[in-house]
Amino acid sequence: MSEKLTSKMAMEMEDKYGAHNYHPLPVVLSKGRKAKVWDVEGKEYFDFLSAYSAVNQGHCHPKIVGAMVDQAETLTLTSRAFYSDALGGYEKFITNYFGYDKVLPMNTGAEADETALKLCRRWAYDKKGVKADKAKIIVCADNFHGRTITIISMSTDPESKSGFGPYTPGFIVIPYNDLDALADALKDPDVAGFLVEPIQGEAGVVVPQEGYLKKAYEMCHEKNVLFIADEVQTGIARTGKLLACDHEGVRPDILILGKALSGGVYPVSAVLADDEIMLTIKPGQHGSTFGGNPVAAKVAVAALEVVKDENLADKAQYLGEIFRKEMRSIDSDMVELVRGKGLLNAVVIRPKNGKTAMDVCLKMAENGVLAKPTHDHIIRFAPPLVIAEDELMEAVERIKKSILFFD
Ligand code: IF1
Repeated sequence: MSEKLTSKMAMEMEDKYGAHNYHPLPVVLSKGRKAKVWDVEGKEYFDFLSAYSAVNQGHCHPKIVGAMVDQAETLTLTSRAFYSDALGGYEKFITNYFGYDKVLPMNTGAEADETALKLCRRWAYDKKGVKADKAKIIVCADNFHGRTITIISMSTDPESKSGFGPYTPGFIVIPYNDLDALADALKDPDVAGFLVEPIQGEAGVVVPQEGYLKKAYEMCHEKNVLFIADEVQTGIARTGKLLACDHEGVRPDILILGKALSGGVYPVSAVLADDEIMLTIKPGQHGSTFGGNPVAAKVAVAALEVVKDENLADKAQYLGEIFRKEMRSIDSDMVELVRGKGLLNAVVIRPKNGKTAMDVCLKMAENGVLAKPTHDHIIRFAPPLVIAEDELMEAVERIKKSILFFD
């Protein structure tokens, strides 16, 4: 290609040759550094999506990219048919970091969720004594755990689910943040696990009442049911603690991580559990060609080191308080509600003169802040955790200006 690629050309190409399974904002990005990204025309933006919380450590973090480049020049993939000199060190590091006996490495969030479901079922048959093929897993309405057939089988969102049946059986759906419904569902002796997002992301950053996770965990334990936390989006410092479950002192029986486990440079996901659970899966029963590959292993260690070295959990906690206070101070009836934890926040937009959350997002993009609406009326705000306080304040001013434009 000799002519210089413009945003328009890039969008037309994606539209013509790519499947139409997304509806992106009309911005074509070509560069990122820390909390900022630039489009092909050179316009600068603050990134308030962070690739759905994958880029917590900031775009192109030199330590993480350095680890990736070094390993990529040395050895990229062995498969798990052989040992590698990178995997064991990573496994030792991450199990120590999160306090579990074992890790099972995968690549995407959906794969890690699938792994957790398989692990839970296998534990139910081998340890709990549930009869073959009878195990059930409790999930919450409005969940988001990914896109596979089994995962959409747990979904209550028609857009994700409809038209892809038949679905995988074995799930009980209860309302989120409802302990009575959980108590009811737990009466079934075939229940093996309770899979929950500590904060529901796709649902619009729905924060459960204080004490919900702790109580749910206790109720599960009383019934010998595994408490499984999907921290793919909430984990790795995003909500102001290393894990969102840490806010309530809950240690999940099975912990699911993804996204920021690589700082957004490479697909890396993981499932953590203790031996009693993890060792129920035997050689040949689960795996992945790329899971735990040498590049992923080195990238994940670097990404987790950055989180501690740069104190990202405390930063998210501190800046999150400021962000919510600033959003609540906006004098516009379009701001219906502000909620969130750490730097995972949402503003619920009350439409005005036919203008919706999408119009606000387009205006914000024009003003140099990128965020995406969810469910028509909610805007999620999740900048990289490395954003500096003065950058956050600059972004806040641009967000205010964008909302007040429609007032
Ligand atoms: C898309 C949402 C975010 C997740 C949790 C597992 C996965 C995700 C809690 C699967 C993925 C994504 C994927 C992205 C949109 C997005 C999302 F809006 F849909 F809900 F982040 F907020 N568990 N979340 O949030 O991880 O397989 O994608 O690596 O377009 O599907 P994955």
